[in-house]
Amino acid sequence: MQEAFALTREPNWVLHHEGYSLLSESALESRFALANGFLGMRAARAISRGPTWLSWLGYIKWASWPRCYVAGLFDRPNTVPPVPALVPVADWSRVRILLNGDPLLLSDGEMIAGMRSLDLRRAVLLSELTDRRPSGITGTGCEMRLVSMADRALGLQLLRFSLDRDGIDVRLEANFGMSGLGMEPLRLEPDLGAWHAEGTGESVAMAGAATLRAGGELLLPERPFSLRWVWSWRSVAGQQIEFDRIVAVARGDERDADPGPAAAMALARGRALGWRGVLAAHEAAWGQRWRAADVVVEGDDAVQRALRFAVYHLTSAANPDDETVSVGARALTGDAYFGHVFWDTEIYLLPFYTAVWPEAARAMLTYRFRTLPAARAKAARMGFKGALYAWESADTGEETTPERVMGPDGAMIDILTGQMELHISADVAYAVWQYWRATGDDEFFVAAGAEILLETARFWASRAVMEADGKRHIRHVIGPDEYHEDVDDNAFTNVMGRWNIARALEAIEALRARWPDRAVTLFEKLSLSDDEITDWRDAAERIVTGLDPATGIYEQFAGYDQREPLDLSQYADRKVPIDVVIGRERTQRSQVVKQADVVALMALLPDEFPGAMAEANFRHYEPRTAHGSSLSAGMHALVAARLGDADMALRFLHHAAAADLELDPNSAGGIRIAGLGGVWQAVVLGFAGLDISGETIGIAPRLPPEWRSVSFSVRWRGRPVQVRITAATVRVIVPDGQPMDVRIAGGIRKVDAGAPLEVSLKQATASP
Ligand code: IFM
Repeated sequence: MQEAFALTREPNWVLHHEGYSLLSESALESRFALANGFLGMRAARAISRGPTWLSWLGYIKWASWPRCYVAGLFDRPNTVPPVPALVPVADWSRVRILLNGDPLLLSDGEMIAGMRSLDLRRAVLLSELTDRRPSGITGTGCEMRLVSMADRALGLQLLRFSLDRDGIDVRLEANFGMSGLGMEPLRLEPDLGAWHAEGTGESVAMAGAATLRAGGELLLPERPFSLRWVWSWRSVAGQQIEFDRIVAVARGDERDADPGPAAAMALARGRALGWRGVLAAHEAAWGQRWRAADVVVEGDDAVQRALRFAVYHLTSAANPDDETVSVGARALTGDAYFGHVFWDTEIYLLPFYTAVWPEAARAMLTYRFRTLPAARAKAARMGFKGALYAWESADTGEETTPERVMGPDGAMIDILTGQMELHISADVAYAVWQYWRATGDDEFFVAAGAEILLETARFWASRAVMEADGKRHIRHVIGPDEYHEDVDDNAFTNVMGRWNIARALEAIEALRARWPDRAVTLFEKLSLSDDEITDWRDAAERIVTGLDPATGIYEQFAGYDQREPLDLSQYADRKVPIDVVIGRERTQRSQVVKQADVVALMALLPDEFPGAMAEANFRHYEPRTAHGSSLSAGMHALVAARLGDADMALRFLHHAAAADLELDPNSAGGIRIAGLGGVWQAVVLGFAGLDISGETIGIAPRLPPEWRSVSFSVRWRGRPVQVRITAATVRVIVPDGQPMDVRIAGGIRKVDAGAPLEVSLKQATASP
């Protein structure tokens, strides 16, 4: 078994953490979490761990937060407000060891060594522990855990340890820890348990098998309870104990579904392979993912590590085989935001999946297609046509944003985003369009994408109301800058809405020209008339954008320029968000921007910022932005890189990378996956200048001088393309198929399959 614990020596492929600190444990558990898009597991230690309380101010604050999640398993708990939430399932990694009857606890022993390592390449969590008991007995061991990328139903845990004494009575209990609140047991059998969520009736079954060997001899366990194994033996100093546990999980989506047989079958698959086979298949599947998605930066180890960390979590979050779920704001690594899906997915994550894992992108967009009825219902409830997606979405697509939450001072705060943060509909449409452009997946477009584009465009046309000034206004909204609520004509919202309508009009043309039968059935289904299409054109022409033709600057929303200017450099040393420093009311009265808003628009729609407009808008909004969200820095890095400001772009990139890579306490509720998507975008779309939205794939690099090269692969229109960029050259390989046109720094080059093309950047820019 020892070989399974071998740790890579390559520093850019592994994260280490030594010790156990009550203050940072929860953030560490998020950062080192394991997931495969179906199962998620925080990196809580299996042995001798919390929960441990840190404070007692009317509540217990847990240091360790051992949690396992199953994507799409939501409950509607009996809380006020009744916000649907991802429910944790039984924690299958729990191990309890008793020596002469005394449990091995964190609180009374001496931890001589306690390293946890996350091997990013193999996607395994490795822990080492050397612990001296008050009695002087010392145990040394290591644990390995994974959730399989090859068979997403499976998890694996290996444990190997020894004691330094003979004759100790040892008892090892392998448990499935408590299941989530509100999970009712349906049946509990020796090797299988099934539970359902009280509110939704969604169910889960978990099956397990475990073995233990002492000095190579198989020991038989007692089975006192379902999914519990207990072994007892007398220790021999130095004897190796080897434990393995395979678990299998299945979800039942219908109220009376029984996922038990699916879990039992998955367990049988795992047992047939054995732990070595499960491990080998998992490593092979990750090897394939890394070949498709790795980005190699020579000359900047910090960025390299940040990218690997980002690609690791982005890959862990997705499941191309499940179209009923999407990625929540904290993926499957923590409870914050209840597992809800935000615009984060379409705007911050989809560019990655579309470029390197289109099957995963398609599954996430299909989730939006499946939740289109709920988006239609939301628009109708608010008195509008078309589809308004939920700002926070769970299993059904209904709006799940809590209407009120308790603020830090105990007062209740109304949350308006669920009613006012409308840009989500254009964000979904944006991701659909980009996916279609980059993949050429006409089947998806015809079956699902076009309908999303039309229904979201219809929403914008009905929401943009003609007023006495002859313009169409979108009032009472919240833009990405959530510090400013209930504003009129947010530039991001309006320009994205207008763009959404324009793409829908293009989609109509494409349907009529290429799929006329589908055009007829779809327009009939949607009761879409020529008059309505004419109204969309009118809306697109008349929507207020806030663009000042004199300066070329978009006003973020109507009246923004009249708000109080605030010199943020005066608050540069603050450790908390600006709204905490100056108060919510003053923040709202000021020009301070929470996160990329007009800057996000620049990142998404660069063509809306021709010539000097890009620079002018960036220089206007960058100093006004307080980065009160982890979504902000990556967007700024991307835009600064495109503008050629490598210094500023690098500063923002390091800032974005630090959010979860450093132990920021805000990661306790889960990693901020959108920020990690932002890291990938800043490097690949920003510094490398990849563009997969046009009729040809484009690369327009602007590397920082200290980087020697950047290499990555993408899939464009179904074909792999490998790219390596240095300060002076771009090298492109198209492994097979027809010759491919590639736009390099503006000039079109033909790349023959299998024949690398190397272009000097000086020449490329000289001959566009
Ligand atoms: O979607 C974001 C939002 O833009 C800022 N607050 C956090 C949300 C979830 O990440």
